[in-house]
Amino acid sequence: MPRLSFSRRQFVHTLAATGGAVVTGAFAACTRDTSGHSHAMPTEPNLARGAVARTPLRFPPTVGPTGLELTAAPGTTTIIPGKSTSAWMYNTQFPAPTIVALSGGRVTATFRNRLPQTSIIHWHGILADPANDGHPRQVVSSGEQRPYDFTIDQRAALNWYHPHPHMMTGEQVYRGLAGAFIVRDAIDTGLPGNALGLPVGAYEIPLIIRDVSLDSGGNFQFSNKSSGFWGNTPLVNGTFNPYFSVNRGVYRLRLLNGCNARVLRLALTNGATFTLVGNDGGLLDKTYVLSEITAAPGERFDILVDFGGLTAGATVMLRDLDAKWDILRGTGEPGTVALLSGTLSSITPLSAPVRDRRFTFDGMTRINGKLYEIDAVEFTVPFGDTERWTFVTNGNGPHPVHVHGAAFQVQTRIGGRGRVFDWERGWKDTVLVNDGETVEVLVRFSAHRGLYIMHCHQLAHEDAGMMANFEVV
Ligand SMILES: [Cu+2]
Repeated sequence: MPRLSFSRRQFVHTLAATGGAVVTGAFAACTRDTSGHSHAMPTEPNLARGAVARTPLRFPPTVGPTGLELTAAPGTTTIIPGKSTSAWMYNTQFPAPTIVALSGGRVTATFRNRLPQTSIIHWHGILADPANDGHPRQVVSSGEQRPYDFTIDQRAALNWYHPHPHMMTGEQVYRGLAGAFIVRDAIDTGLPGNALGLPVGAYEIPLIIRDVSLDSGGNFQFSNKSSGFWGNTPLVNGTFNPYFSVNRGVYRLRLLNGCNARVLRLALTNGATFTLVGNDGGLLDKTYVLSEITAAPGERFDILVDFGGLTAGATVMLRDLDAKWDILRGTGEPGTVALLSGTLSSITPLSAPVRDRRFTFDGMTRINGKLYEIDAVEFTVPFGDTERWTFVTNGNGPHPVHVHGAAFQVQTRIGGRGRVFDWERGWKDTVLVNDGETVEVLVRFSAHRGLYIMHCHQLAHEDAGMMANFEVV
């Protein structure tokens, strides 16, 4: 089974938090010694005078997809060094274990709920059948458990899993219940010698970026008001002020915005470009060279960053330009992986929609004027039909719109930012709709029939009712 391994070389990336500003992290070039081997660094190297001391970037353990036991329970973890933080975690891990599965393979899992409230796991981005999608109707009571058994029939991609109980998703995700779910396939194998030459092993780094507010004791502060929760500190893979030393090679960074509400505008502090290769639905048609990406909650981005230009000991930060957070710092030495460019995969465009639907995201709580009704079915979608769905805001954006049960292709954005960005090409399951924007997507439900939901992935909006059931028939 493919595994993420960081044993080949030691890399330390730093993700730093500065008050009020979000810096996602830093990458620094390791000094190359005469033997040609880099050394593990127990503490952050090359710390500039006055710089914030950083913690080695944490990597959640990886697990396979069968016989999974996922227990959600309160526990303690360490976020700020020396302080114990009460969290809600799957299998005591913050973030949750990274599930790695093969396309075409089966997932079998038992979810045990040891939280003091109901919960359910949703596999965000996985086209699970309705019985396994983690609909809010399927919640598991405290002390109870539920089996999952489904087959993964989709392309390789970075997905994730998190709770989806009605009205409580925001708090449960915030308190620590979220993890990455990586799907591999015959092209994106995650193994050395893969056809595209994608960086693997220690050069493939999942980065779950989220914000948090911690009190002086190190515990989470949280407010569930429907305007949304914005933390004052970024965490990457649950790491406070992280760093990660990189070799001067090409890295594949697999980014997930796991924030409750915050939209991130990610860039490298040296102004360098990077190469976008994939997003929510896996590899794009070709590579795109970019200097920044706007990442809304729930969205994933797969980028290649070439640290080959870094001089030894030099530092680069992954930064949120909006919050001015330096999220991750890195440093490096010469690497051997070449930066790829050109064709990546074949993506058949959806076209000729047979039906239009329009969804207004109203205020902080409603879709098309309606609060979520868990027992209602708002509309039915014929299986296999291509439809045009138009998302419109009526204030209180940003609204990251997420659809379960199918991936879609973004067609147009009118108003606001006024265009579709390269990072929104290919297959998406979440698209950012800012106030003043109308976004059209084409979607076709061809995986499973049955009950699914669409909703705003600003979790406070979702919890307050900005969600709708529909049925594929
Ligand atoms: Cu919203």
